[in-house]
Amino acid sequence: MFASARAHTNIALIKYWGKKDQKLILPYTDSLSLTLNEFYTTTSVQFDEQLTHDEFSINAEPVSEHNQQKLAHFMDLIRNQRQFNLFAHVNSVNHVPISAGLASSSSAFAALAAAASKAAELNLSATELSRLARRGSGSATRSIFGGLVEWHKGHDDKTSFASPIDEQVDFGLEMIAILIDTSVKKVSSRSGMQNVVATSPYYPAWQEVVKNDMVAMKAAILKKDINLIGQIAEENAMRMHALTLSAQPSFTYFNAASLTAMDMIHDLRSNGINCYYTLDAGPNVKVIYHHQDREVILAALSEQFGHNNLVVSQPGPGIQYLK
Ligand code: 2P0
Repeated sequence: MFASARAHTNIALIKYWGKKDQKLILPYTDSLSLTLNEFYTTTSVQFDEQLTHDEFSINAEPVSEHNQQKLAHFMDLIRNQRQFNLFAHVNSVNHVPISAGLASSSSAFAALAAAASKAAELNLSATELSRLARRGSGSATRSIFGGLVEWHKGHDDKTSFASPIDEQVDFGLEMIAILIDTSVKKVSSRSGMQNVVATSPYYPAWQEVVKNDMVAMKAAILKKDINLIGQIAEENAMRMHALTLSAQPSFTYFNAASLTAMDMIHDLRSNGINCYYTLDAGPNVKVIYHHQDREVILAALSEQFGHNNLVVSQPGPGIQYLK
């Protein structure tokens, strides 16, 4: 009863921000993401009759009490589905800076869902796996698939899952992650989105924004139009961040360096280089562009941020099972 799986992080081009149901992690809106090849988590799960509780390690270190509870709760879902009471050794290695807005929870819970369900011999379909990953973390729903992926908000546990839009993205779409600050963020996504739903007067407008953006983004993807994809993604990200600024109390994931990076992207664009930005629950800016423009964008950004803090990613794969 052993399995090991790898999942890649995804970055939302149309953001998920707000839960209708906290327990089942059902979102208020659909969302759409790009799975990246550079950042991933590998997790192995071994069920063991000798154990009296689950044993977790992340990057060979024991996990915090808070994470221990969150992970054990997730393993209970597996035990309930399989109808057994075995505990497991769970070892995870993250190739993502944890909690820095690079979506480490997306790859972490996708890899855990895959490894744990395989070790428990649950034989889940990709859709079922996506639903299971959702119970760990919303963004993990999308990391089951590679390339461009859509999470259908649904209305209950059965109907809220992701499906691929284009798993083999072949039209030059790339992302540069600018590693501005990889320390742990001050406001977790979970509490940040809860605060926004409860207090931002703009939340109803956000739901309308996402409806329209999903339609426009899918049309842009069909046309393989990277400029349009970038434009819609940038606008959508700014509208998500407007929610945090309009919450009570207000907060932001941007810092001064994020604003500098955003300015630089605007400048590059004024000079005819087509590139766009998106930001998640952290200060790191991600740049969206066609790979033909990579070198000129890297040259401009490295003057400010240093070459070592720029990570180029291409579209990445869905879940992989390892031997
Ligand atoms: C997203 N983010 O769509 C959005 C955009 C961050 C900004 O999903 O509470 O870690 O575990 O469901 O998935 C980050 O939130 O939150 C996130 P939970 P999650 O990628």
